[in-house]
Amino acid sequence: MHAQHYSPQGASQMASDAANPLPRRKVVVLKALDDDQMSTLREHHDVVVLPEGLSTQAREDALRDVLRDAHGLISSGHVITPSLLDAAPVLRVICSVSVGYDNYPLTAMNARGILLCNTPDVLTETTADTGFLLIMATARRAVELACKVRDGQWTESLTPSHFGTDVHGKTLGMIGMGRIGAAIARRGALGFNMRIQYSNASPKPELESELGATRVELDSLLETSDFVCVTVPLSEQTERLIGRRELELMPASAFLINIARGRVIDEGALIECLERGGIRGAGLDVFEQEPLPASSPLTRLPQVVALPHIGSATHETRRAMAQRALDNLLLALAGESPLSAVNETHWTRR
Ligand code: 8YV
Repeated sequence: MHAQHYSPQGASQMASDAANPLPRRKVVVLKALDDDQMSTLREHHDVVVLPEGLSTQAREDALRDVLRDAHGLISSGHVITPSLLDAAPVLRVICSVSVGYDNYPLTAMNARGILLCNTPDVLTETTADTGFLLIMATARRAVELACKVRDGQWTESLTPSHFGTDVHGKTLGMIGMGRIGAAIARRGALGFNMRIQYSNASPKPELESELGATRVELDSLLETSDFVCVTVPLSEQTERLIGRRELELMPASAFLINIARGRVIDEGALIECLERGGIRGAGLDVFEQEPLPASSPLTRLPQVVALPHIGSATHETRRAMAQRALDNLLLALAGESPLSAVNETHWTRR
């Protein structure tokens, strides 16, 4: 059986040669895509979907087993180890349904010539909405006060002890000014008249002129921002970037927002800082351990808004991410450049 050539919308036209069709390959899918997307995948390749509801160990064992002769993997949320790659000798491409790729052993993939694709762009605006949701919710104490209404405790008019903090006109400090950071900064500057400062490995002159943003050192950003918003990817350089020392630089009136990865912040130091009133509140979509254990103080502190990693989780955006992963996979297995890849220069096209 041979597959039809595949040409995703927006991708460069793939070479079409009916006399020389593409071979079908074995593709493993960790979580089923939408029905129509699964049908497209099955038109081109032989697909194995891992069953839902397996324990972490059972999933790892099942994955190790099915990857033995697989050429492609569509993955999300699973930590892929070099040892798993050793069990996958013909694997050519892994397509993650995420923009972040800290779950993948990039060096080991590079050494084996395996392509890693991700899903930038399609989730930028939705994830930026989540960032701003956390800014608003923490500043205006929306969750804490909504819970009082739900619990029947709205029995008298508000007193100053319930008041929140203005967002408009304040200073927003962005740690990381990539696509998502810029989209949050744009919301702050254009929608809420906020002053924008940022720390980032490289300067962003276009955002400086568009939004009046100023690039500053991290310490100065922490000392002078009303809202500090973390959007840097997790890497060796950014792991625990915000620890006890950095939290101590923030004024007691400031808020910390994290939509990046939990491990960018020292969570123990953050809990200690919140408990002693070192900062006013925190809005967190990501945690050192996910799901966040019910025993974590972060589930109980009233000044914390903790979300279950909903960054990109809307119907529209998750579908667009799945489509991007599918397009990337079909292109890569056809030997074509994918729409978005992390390590294309290391890829051995076989
Ligand atoms: C993912 C994310 O969708 O894209 C990312 O990097 O953090 C999320 O938006 C989630 O990890 C599921 O794969």
